[in-house]
Amino acid sequence: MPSIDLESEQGREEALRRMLTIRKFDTKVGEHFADGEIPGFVHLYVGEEAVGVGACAALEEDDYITSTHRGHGHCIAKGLDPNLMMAEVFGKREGYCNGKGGSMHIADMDANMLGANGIVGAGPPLGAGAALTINQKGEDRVALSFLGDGAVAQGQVHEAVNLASAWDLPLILLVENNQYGEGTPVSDQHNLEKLSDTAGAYDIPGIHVDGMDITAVNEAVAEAREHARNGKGPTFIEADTYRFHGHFEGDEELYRDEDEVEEWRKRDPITDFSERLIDRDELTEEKFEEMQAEIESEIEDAIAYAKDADEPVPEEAYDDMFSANVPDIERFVQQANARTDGGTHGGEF
Ligand SMILES: Cc1ncc(C[n+]2csc(CCOP(=O)(O)OP(=O)(O)O)c2C)c(N)n1
Repeated sequence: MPSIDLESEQGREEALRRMLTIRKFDTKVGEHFADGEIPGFVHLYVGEEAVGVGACAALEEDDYITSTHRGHGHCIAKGLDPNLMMAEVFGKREGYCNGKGGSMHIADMDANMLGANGIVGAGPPLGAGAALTINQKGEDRVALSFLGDGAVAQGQVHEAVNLASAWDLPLILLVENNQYGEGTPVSDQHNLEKLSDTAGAYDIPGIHVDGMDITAVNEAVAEAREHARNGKGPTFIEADTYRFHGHFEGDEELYRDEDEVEEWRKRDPITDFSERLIDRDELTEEKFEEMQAEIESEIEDAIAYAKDADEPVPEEAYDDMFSANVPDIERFVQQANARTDGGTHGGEF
């Protein structure tokens, strides 16, 4: 069963709720960042909600995801708690990473969300690693890595796709083509009409979808998931989308004109989906407004939670730097030394 079944009325309502939660969460983050209350940088996901929610809805709870520097939407789509997320964004101790990660590094191993990442293109190697673990353990799940159009030019992305293809790893690469890598249009970054054509170089399926349409994204990820679970390896998906805000909050956006932004805003994925539900008589304008008010108040509560939360304490600065879940290092060294005894590469660790 997918985590949210878009075939059911209840599932469609939940998907709309998550899209609205992302929209409200990030809109509020933008406001509080402008007020100087949030440390660091924030990159908002407003406009891209159909990709995160459509994709995560097609996954099961125990599937892994990796994220990008624009990760709030992926976290909410995967079911993370907005209170703990907001506390993290505000740099507070109650946050997912005890306030040490901030906006760009929210992670929750319990939700199989392996982390947002400030290093462009760092998600796919993590996703490939998770997919390798799945295969080694003989598990029936998949890993999905979100990445941006800019990240497609990163070397480590190609290493990850190459290995995933060579070893038939259950990995889904989902490129959010929001048309710009910072201020560089996608056509100046790549000599490819479609980024999904990258798939051909690795002999894996490439799918190109409208990322403003939640159903199209959902179907593409469901297909890729089936492919991966059948032992056939990775799929490379490109979803065309658009960020309604600047690259980061405070960006002057000199690289694009307002008409272009307006054109894309007309294709707002939340308006599109809600109108479809209204046309099907599953939603009314009143219910939609009620839903928005409810979510607005949940996000106000998250802001209040974050503001009331404790500051991190300096004594804990070095905690959590390494996972407690490391193999027995002593045993590892002994085994490694035993293996090299008498070998041509001998020598002690
Ligand atoms: C390895 C690396 N190089 C450069 C940067 C600086 N940087 C931050 S975001 C960004 C653009 C990323 O564009 P894209 O992957 O398309 O994601 P988007 O911001 O459009 O979601 C760059 C170059 C970085 N964080 N990491």
